[in-house]
Amino acid sequence: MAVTFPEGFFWGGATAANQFEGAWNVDGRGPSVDDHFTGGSFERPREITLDIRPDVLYPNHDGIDFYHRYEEDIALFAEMGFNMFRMSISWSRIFPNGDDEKPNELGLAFYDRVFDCCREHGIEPLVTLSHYEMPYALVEKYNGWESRELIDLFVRYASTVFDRYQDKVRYWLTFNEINCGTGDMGNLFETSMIRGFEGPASEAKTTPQQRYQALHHQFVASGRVVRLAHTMYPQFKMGNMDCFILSYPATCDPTDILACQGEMRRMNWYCSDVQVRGYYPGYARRFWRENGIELDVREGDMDDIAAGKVDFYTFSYYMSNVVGTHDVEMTQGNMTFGGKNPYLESTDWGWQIDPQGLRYALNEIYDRYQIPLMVVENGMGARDEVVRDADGTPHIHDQYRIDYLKKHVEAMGEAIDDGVDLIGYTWWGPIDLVSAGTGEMRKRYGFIYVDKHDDGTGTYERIRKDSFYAYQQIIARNGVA
Ligand code: BGP
Repeated sequence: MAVTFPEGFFWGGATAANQFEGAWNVDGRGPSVDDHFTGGSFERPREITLDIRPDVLYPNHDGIDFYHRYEEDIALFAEMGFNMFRMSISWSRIFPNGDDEKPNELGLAFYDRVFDCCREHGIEPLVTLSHYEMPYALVEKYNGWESRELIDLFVRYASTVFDRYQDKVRYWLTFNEINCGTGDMGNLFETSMIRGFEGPASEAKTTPQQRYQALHHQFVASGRVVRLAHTMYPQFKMGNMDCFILSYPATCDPTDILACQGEMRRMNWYCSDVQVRGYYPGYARRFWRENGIELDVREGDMDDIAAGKVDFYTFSYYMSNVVGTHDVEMTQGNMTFGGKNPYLESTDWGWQIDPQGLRYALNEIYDRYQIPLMVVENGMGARDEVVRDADGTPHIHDQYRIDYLKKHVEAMGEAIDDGVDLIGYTWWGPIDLVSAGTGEMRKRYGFIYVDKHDDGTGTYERIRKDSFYAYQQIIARNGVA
């Protein structure tokens, strides 16, 4: 029996400013961290350069030019039936250096146009305040979130956009995949402690002390921002955002079970336990001690965290991993490496496809927190081929993506039937955009193809893939594939 999704369920897609807006230095925008990242691939890590070099290609600089094509893109989203669109605001479009005296009016006006366009199409914006970026000037001046100074600067940025868009945006997320800050790769994007670093992104290292202190600063900033929203704008709903990487124990050896529990806590629960419950979990103390972490917690920090509990929990879900103490074959994944699961297939980039894991994750999360949940990223990066009819009409037959989509929608239906309060689903990259991990264009997620390539060439033409119509049908039937 097909499961019915709740009335008013949010269907849509998710994006990030730095990966698709382009126009990196237009209308007063300052360079963000991602503007210093070169392209890479599965085999070759992205590089970070200190200066922007004229002879180097930086894929985020042009993205897919949403900045100038948002009307066409939002119309296409509406055609698929979206009633929600997740996007982020580029911090450096609003405060080009992060600590400027006044916000950049041209940047603010751009998002006015985008939100108005969404509303004209009956699409509710879901806005991430910080999706893997910050003004690069804050890296140079403060080494990113290592510094407490970032708290006030972030709160100022958030209050500026809250004030400006209070009648246009109701759903907000503070930090994208905040829990990726627990690891080196995530730090690069999430907490940006890369002052003075130049070279392959995979070689930018930080200590646990730095990472967990930076996360503490983000928890305080998030807490203050949520508190501000609840006090000043009662119409707002505030969410966290975690990268949920489900771990399974490799064997039933109790040592593996404990290792898996430890990994689940570090990766998946540590941040959301703080942001949902408003205090550090019991297991944190031992974790800090065993990892040589001594948090500098100042007066008022824990009050801000306690007062800033989120209203709903959101997460990205792409894959699952295996954790074990015996010999486990490793595979690559979203911001992380993990054990290979012989029962699962993987994408070309090694991400293990596990729709049942989504049902399991939804149940685990809901059992733990009992607040509404949203899956705000899920998707499949693949190489797409454009084929042409005799008359030249282009097609992309992406049955693999349709299969992935349907199975994950089915898994969500099962979870709803299990009693989970799931309120929305936004597919990652409804339109092809620059990959965060590898900087590639050919790792495509979209239902809409964009004619843009890794060497920077392309017409930016938008083409509906077969999956465009499949998602349209799923939305029209409210979840029934
Ligand atoms: C998540 C990020 C997104 C997005 C996605 C896909 O971790 O929040 O920004 O990029 O993963 O990852 P990738 O682009 O590396 O394929």
